[in-house]
Amino acid sequence: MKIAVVPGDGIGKEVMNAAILILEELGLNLEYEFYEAGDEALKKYGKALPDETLDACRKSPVVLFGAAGESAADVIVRLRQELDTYANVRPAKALKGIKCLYPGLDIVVVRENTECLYKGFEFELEDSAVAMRVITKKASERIARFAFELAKREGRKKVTALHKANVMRKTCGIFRDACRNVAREYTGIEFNEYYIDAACMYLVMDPYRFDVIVTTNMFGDIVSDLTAGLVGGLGIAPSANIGEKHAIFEPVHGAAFDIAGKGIANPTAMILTACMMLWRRLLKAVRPRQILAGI
Ligand code: GGG
Repeated sequence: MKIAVVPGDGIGKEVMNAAILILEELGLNLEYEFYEAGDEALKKYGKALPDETLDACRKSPVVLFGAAGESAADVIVRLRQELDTYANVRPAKALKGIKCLYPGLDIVVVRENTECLYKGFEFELEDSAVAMRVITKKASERIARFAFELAKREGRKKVTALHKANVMRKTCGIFRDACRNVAREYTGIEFNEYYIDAACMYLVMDPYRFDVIVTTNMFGDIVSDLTAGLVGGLGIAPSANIGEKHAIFEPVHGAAFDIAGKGIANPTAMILTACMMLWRRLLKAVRPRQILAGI
């Protein structure tokens, strides 16, 4: 199997090297084709996501991605939209031997990946700027169903939707209603919802009340850094972007330019991300509990 490998910016290159080293040791029949993207590519080619990289990713069912820097919107956010990898699965599991705030914690954040404020519809109007938040019933139902199916597969007990429908009545209203509708199809799985702000407090004070979290794109980006912090930090947080035809596997962390090249970046997140890639091949579905079992 061919894998399109995009190390990206900053620590992306070094953590990717570590992951590939381990993958190669496993003696699997995998072929790696490396492609450039990110801030350096922007300087070199005038495009953060060069055509050659985009074409290769379009042709490859599996992409292994390192880290995005300042050009994240034009690289990883665009790639997710181009390949319609609509579900970003971000497990936050306490790992044996790693000191963390909440031993035993095992949460999965399921983040909608194709719309919301990350759609990129931003405009300047004289000395103001406007961003458009796009939330559709179709994408909301699709991500809610994905979260419930993941919960069912893994024997998880609860799905919690995070939104802010008391303020963003239209956009979050559509998301909330879609989650409520889909929840009715899954009678064996408990469903509840919190406003995103309250959820952040509960996540810090009592994260054990959460199991599977489903939320919109930007809230998911923010809250998945928070959940990573509960179990030891971004250095151990893997993720998978899943669509019908493509999957992009990338750690939750970014380029971390401040520590890049010093040989101190933790490659665990990238290695666990590569594990998610192998497990998905084997199990045909993302199963965070199985991927991180015993680790
Ligand atoms: N949260 C860690 C980080 O900086 N990730 C890179 C980034 O900004 N990615 C954009 C995204 O995940 O949507």
